[in-house]
Amino acid sequence: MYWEPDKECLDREELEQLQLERLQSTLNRVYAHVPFYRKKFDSLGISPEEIGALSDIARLPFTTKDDVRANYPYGLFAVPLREVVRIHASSGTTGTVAVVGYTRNDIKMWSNLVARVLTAGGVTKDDVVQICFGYGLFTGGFGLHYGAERVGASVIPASIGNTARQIQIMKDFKTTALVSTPSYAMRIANTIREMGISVSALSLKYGLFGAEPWSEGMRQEIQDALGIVATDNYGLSEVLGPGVSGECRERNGLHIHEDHFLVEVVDPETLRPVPAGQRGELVITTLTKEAFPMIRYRTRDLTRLLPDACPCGRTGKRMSRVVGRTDDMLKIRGVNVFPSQIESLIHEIEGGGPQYQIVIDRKEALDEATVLVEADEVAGYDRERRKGGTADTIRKRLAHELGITVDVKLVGKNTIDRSEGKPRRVIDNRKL
Ligand code: DLL
Repeated sequence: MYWEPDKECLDREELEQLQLERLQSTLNRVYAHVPFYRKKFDSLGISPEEIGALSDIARLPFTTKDDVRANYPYGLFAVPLREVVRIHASSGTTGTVAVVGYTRNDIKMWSNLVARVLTAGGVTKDDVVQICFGYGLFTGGFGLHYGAERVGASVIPASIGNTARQIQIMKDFKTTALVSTPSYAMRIANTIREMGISVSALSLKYGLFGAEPWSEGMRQEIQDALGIVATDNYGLSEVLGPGVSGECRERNGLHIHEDHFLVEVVDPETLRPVPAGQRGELVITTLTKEAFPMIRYRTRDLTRLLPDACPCGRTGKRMSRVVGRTDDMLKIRGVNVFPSQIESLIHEIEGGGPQYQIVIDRKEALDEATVLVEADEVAGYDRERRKGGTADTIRKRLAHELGITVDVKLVGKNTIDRSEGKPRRVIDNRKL
């Protein structure tokens, strides 16, 4: 039921003492080895020794995604590459993304934290775990894989794609736990129905889903369709990847692994802590990471800390499911996309300040995005050719730079919906 009971059920006082010791050692390390942090601390006149209590964390500067980008690729690493045994990058563009590294100890710690998440969701070494996350720069595939191996389960590295084949594997290999995004689980459920397979012919018991937002309604649907207990788990590349927090089978919030992460919830405008239990932006400081420590990382994810204890006995604070973001980041088929990236690309190709709109639908449980771009009408027979050509160029560049395929349609001037004169940038029709 627990993976590391002594750590997952630590009493508060002991936990906070451990957090403080780990915080101090992390601060000393980043100050000594990462010029970015040293400069920042120096400019604020803070030295790591002055941080004598957990509450002193509020004196430290925040770190943002822009800081990570500006230090591409290895500027925030706190160890030489010789000690790095794995490199991942956050999903999204192929340009300046967040590149993250892990030492051998980091991989061990990561595997243990993912093992906690899997164990909390019901997985044991008797399970057959099918991992339907991409294996690559994305942290999902390898992160969950190592955790499931750590538990001792039989792991199927199925990766993503070819849903009918996934289902065949699920049936033949007697998969008991499915690991994927919630939307892919929906797609699997729909395809099973289309293939005329009864879920009783499968051996599924658990579903562990994460990497994108979903809702309680979606959970119900997936649980009913697949006959499983579905739990939510959360993480992000800049901080670790999967394994930051996860639900237990009570399914009432995600237990944060507080012995490895110090969390704060702040008002995204004032950056001051919100009153206990209120919604705000999650800020995370890593306490044990060696290669890529993070100080007060602004996740941009909106959540709140849940006040009461969980009947499961874990003492780590719980966060509510992530309900949104403070920036405009979208997850399209699991890939992080910012409308501003699409905007600058269209701007480059079309010039001027083109009006555009991103429309996202979920068809058969798969995200489909269409970008509408307002373009000058060109008279004569060249019109269709120009339209097709430009749309094609934009489509190719988006595929190249974002790593996802989107449909692009050129539309006439002033045809995109405007409210208060401003076109609505994103129409998200996905029902979460
Ligand atoms: O999505 C890591 C991960 C992989 C988590 C597999 C869970 C399972 P990134 O690609 O860096 O990393 O994206 C991180 O995804 O800031 C959230 O906005 C969103 N996200 C991740 N998990 C959840 C979740 C991985 N359970 C970004 N609910 C985060 C809602 C989530 N949003």
